[in-house]
This record gives sequence, structure tokens and C-alpha cells, in this order.
Amino acid sequence: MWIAPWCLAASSTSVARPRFSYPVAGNTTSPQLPEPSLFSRNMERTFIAVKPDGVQRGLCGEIIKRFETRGFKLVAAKFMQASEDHMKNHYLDLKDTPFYAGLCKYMSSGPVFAMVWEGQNIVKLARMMLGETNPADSKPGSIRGDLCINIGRNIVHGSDTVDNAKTEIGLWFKAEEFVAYTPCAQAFLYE
Ligand code: DAT
Ligand code: MG
Repeated sequence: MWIAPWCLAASSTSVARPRFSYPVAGNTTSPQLPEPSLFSRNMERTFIAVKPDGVQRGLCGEIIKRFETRGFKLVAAKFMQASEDHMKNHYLDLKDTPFYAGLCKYMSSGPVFAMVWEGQNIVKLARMMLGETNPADSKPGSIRGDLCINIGRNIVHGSDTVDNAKTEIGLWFKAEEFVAYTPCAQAFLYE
């Protein structure tokens, strides 16, 4: 009687051993993480929020993916609906613009996905990833250049300076909402 080789392998239970092995070369131990001082230069945090239009259009995943695949580290996140007062505070620097009232009303009209991301030079790099304020001026490849059309529906917020990032993070998150961990890819992202 012919017995399929995979059945034979499955029935030989006495020795637990791998059925095949990957070829390996060189050092097979885990890479050593660098000392914090080596990768912490210009290590920054920024506040990113998927706006109500981005949430309603089902773009949270796409926006998160762009930051993840770039190599940035998510350190805090929450899905919430902000109050109009909260948005007035957030956009205080725009209080004298004609669109301030409408902007704050819109931003508090539905759920937003608020996040803090961490990485080297992330404030500047995140702004480049977002594109220009007006999607019409945003290059293809940027989030706004790929995914939206209108300045008042530009789907995502990102802090514009390191100082503003600190202020915005403090406005949206409490210290206990941050999660401390070391991503396993860290040693492959920073030398
Ligand atoms: P950004 O979001 O790129 O930092 P901003 O801080 O100048 O831009 O403005 C905040 C938001 O306000 C922006 O994302 C969309 C809206 N906005 C800006 N300029 C506008 C305009 N001229 N008309 C309508 N909405 C505008
Ligand atoms: Mg801004």
C-alpha cells in the first residue's frame, strides 16, 4: 500500500524536529539594540489626527499605514469626538481667520482618530507626508495629494512645529494614555 509521505511524517511522533530548515548564514542571534543615546538624536513626537471627513471616508487605516510603513512608532491613540471648545483651543492661532468658526464646528461634528507618533525628525517628515494644507497644491504621493480634494476637507491634521506638537499633545492626551514599548524593528530603523 502506498502511503503519502506527509502522512508518514505526521505519524512519526517520537522525535519533535523541524520538517525543514531555512538556510542560515553568519550571526543568527538577535540584533543588539543600540544604546538610547545613539538613536535618540532629533527623536520627536507629533500629534496626528484623522479628521471627521477622513474617518467617515474610511481612511483611518490608510493614514495609520503610511506612518507605520515609514517606520514611525505609535505611542498613543484614541477614537473620540472633540467638543467645539476643545477645537477652538486647538486652532487658537487661527482665531482671526474667516474660516475659524466653521473649522471648529466641523472638527467637532463627528469622530476623530487622535494619535501621537514618535520618530526621528517626525514633525517635519509628517508634514511632508501630509502634503500642503490645500490638497490642490499637494503632490501625488502625499496623503492629501492622494486622498482628498478640498481645503476644508483635507482629512488629516499634523503638528507644524516641535513646540506646537508639544502643546497639541498636551491638549489631547494625558500622561497615562501613552504606552511605553520598544518596537522590534527599532534596530533596523536607526543606526
Ligand atoms: P494645516 O492643517 O495644514 O496645518 P492650517 O493650520 O493653516 O493648515 O489650517 C488648519 C485647517 O484649517 C486646515 O487643515 C484646513 C482649514 N483651512 C486652512 N485654510 C483654509 C482656508 N483658506 N479655507 C478654508 N479652510 C481652511
Ligand atoms: Mg496647522
